[in-house]
Amino acid sequence: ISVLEIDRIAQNVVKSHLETCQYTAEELKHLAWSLYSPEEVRALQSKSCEAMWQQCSLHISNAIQYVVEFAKRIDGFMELCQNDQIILLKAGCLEVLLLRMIRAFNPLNNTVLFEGKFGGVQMFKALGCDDLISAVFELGRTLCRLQLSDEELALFTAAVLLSPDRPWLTESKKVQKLQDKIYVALQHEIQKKHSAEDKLSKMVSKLPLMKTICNLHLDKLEFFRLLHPETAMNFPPLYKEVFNSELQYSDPRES
Ligand code: 4D8
Repeated sequence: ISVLEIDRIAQNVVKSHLETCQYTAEELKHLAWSLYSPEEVRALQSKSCEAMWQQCSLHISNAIQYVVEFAKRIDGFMELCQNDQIILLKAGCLEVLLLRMIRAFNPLNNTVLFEGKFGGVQMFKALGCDDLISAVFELGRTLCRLQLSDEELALFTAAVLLSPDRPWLTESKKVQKLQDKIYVALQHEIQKKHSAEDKLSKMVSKLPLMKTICNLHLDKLEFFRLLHPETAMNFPPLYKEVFNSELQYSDPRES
């Protein structure tokens, strides 16, 4: 693999990332000053569990659409068989979303952007998932400490998406080759900035916590579905498709 090819890969992935982020770095910098007032937080907290789940699933499904678009723009992704594209997206999109969250996370006051303003964990109280939410915020804090640039974030999310070890992949060798190249490009990008040499291993070491959060989210969803089947039935189609536990042949790229 040549330096030229590494550069081409990095350029493609970074461009795809920047084109598919809801907010530019500039917009986020300005938004960082708008915090929810205590009254507004109380209003969110007093929503019903069902309404808050509905609201959050809508935002997640909206954010997933951008992740799908990101995947489609990565060179090589569309050349994988359709089956594998779907498997990679279903398995990886929440991890990518959690990584993307750091752009919208303020570690100084432990807040995250939600519907145009920043708020803390209390904002999500009505969901009844305190353990999940605190794990998400903990991840936000630890990831922010790495101070990833948009270039590093782009390449890392692409590498996570192109994980060759997802169950049921038919061409995992092909995925492995794509991921290898992206990791080379990421290592190259990290070295450019003469940052800590073990930055890549620090990034990779956050993957288990991300997997834990994904499983916790699935558990919460399953439980919620038992308690409120009608509400869960009305979750956005893309959210249902991606997180449906049943094996089914749906295609998140179509929604
Ligand atoms: O750019 O789309 O505006 C989180 C959701 C981020 C979940 C969203 C959320 C994001 C996860 C709402 C509920 C991350 C941005 C905004 C909405 C990702 C929690 C906070 C996007 C980056 C920040 C800013 C609740 C956007 C984890 C878990 C959900 C359940 C349904 C239980």
